[in-house]
Amino acid sequence: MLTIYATAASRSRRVLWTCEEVGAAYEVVELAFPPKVHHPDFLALNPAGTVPTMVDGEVCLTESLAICDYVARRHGSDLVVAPDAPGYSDYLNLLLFGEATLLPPVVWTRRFGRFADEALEEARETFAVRLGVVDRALADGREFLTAGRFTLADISVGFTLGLSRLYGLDRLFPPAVAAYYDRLAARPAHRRVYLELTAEKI
Ligand SMILES: N[C@@H](CCC(=O)N[C@@H](CS)C(=O)NCC(=O)O)C(=O)O
Repeated sequence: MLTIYATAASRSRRVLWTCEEVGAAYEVVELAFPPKVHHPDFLALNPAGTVPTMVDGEVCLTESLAICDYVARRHGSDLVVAPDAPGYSDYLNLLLFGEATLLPPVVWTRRFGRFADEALEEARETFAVRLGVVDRALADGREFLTAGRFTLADISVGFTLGLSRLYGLDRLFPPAVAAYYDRLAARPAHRRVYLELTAEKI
């Protein structure tokens, strides 16, 4: 049984989405945000104080995409792409892109947008440009980003697209990206996480 430490509308959703896709058994420990303030004892488990954090026996992981990878591989899921399989390089790049490149301007919007219009505008412009990577990946009309199937790259990027909607950034989605997001949101595992498990709390 996996234990997932989670808070409201956070990257925890990537992990829960992955668990639901692969049918993993897990329990959620819901924390108040930010954990470093409300749960100082949590720093003993994860010194960064961030969620999601996953514990599986002796294993403790603190990066959302590392947890998704761990869960998917442990369940023998084809959400991961093997290094010798077609689409692997795009898969790896887009997997990390969802967190490392597409997410920061969404966070800037949330954290700094209210302090300065210039900061908000720059975050929006940057996000719009970076959406071009997703748009280009979908340019041939494919259903999912890479490898000819739904993968963790879709969960990584899809989470960020979903978060951006909370700040009105979905106005910037090109049509193909908007349609792609709708496809992701229609998946039963996504609906379970977003409309049931975390709809009002985590
Ligand atoms: N790269 C990490 C980032 C984790 C992270 O920053 N999580 C946020 C919530 S989405 C958090 O816990 N912030 C609390 C804090 O910074 O104190 C991941 O992908 O899990």
